[in-house]
Amino acid sequence: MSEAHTDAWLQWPFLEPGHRELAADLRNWCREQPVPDPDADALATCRHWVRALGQAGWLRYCVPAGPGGVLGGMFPQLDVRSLCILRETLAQHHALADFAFAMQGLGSGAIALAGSPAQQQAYLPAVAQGHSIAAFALSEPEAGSDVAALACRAQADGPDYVLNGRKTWISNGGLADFYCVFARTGQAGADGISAFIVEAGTPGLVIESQIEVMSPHPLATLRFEDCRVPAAQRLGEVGQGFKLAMRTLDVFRTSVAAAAVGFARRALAEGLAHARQRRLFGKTLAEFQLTQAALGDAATEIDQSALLTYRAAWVRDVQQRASTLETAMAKMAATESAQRVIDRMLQLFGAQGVVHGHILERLYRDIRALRIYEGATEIQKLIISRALLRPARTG
Ligand code: COS
Repeated sequence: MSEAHTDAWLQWPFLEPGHRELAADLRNWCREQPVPDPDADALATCRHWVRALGQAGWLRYCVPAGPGGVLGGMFPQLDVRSLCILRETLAQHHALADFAFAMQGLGSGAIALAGSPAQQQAYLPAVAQGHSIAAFALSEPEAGSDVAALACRAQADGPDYVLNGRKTWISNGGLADFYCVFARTGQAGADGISAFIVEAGTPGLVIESQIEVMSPHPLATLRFEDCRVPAAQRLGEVGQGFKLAMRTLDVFRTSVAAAAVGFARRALAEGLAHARQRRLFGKTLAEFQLTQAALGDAATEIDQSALLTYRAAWVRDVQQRASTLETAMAKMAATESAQRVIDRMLQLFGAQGVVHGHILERLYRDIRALRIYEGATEIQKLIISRALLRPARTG
């Protein structure tokens, strides 16, 4: 792809000059980073990326300006457009670099949104420096898509809460220094849920098992057995945990869409380079109309996804309103279309594309979970249709 087209999206009106500088600086930084050994342990690779991203200052974009963030006067709150640029760029470089960045944000997002000044000060600067690793513990064996059904219990007991239950599919499980845990403090349903910060090593917090997935990253099932946390570790008001989880996801789901755009862009760049040089039947692959159709479809789908993604980020950053509808559209469209783009580009490589370690084989595995985590495509459809059917929420 021509450099001009590759960078054209940076001129879109959703972005500001600071975003263009961020994209250029980050791209230069990525070029200098060695790609880790694909067979290295995922936990060690994630630790490496958190350290590297922290040292370089990129993790400061995960937290608001006050407690250790970088955004200062320009963006005092979490800037979703910056998060998206970071994830899109990191995803093009290495899936675990993107994962490590994303989890620092998602894992600490509830503290950024609802933490007291003392909680923000205690956790966010260390997250921004890469000295502390964060995790978001929402899903349970019987409550993945249906968050309001979660059963992990937090029972008030004197000055403490006592947690009992299980959490699963927890990214950074076993690696994190702290977990933002959503647990039931009241009646059934969404209103009975509160959030807590639970530090790794708290007695009663057990890492039950690591889960191995097709694109390896730290992922675990946690068990709480009479795990006692002081009431000062509660995040936000009693009963507001469900809404806090949803508000956190509204921010970070948009960035999932951006990561999908990044994976798709990398696939297209690889496909283009290959099509230009691969010769068969006396001409290059690029000279076949079928190849041109695949490239045309891929480039169009990527721009559609990127437009939806940066629109959702802009709605929240600039219009300063809930982007639930726009975020759901972006998350669904970008992850689904990235899967198609990567599949088409893999096809251009023929058998080479499925060889273990080939960049397309890796991208093919890396993209799959994005259509499921942080709200499966089917849940995004539900969110979109509900937003259409009822009056818009404000704030
Ligand atoms: N921001 C703020 N508040 C929100 C919100 C949002 N994005 N979404 C819902 N709420 C509020 C609702 O307005 C409602 O408030 P009131 O009771 O005051 O009216 C309350 O939260 C309950 O909402 P709702 O009735 O829509 O909840 P449901 O249980 O029907 O379902 C879905 C909500 C399906 C959208 C939710 O469970 C979901 O997002 N599931 C996917 C979970 C997920 O992403 N899992 C992955 C975990 S991280 S890997």
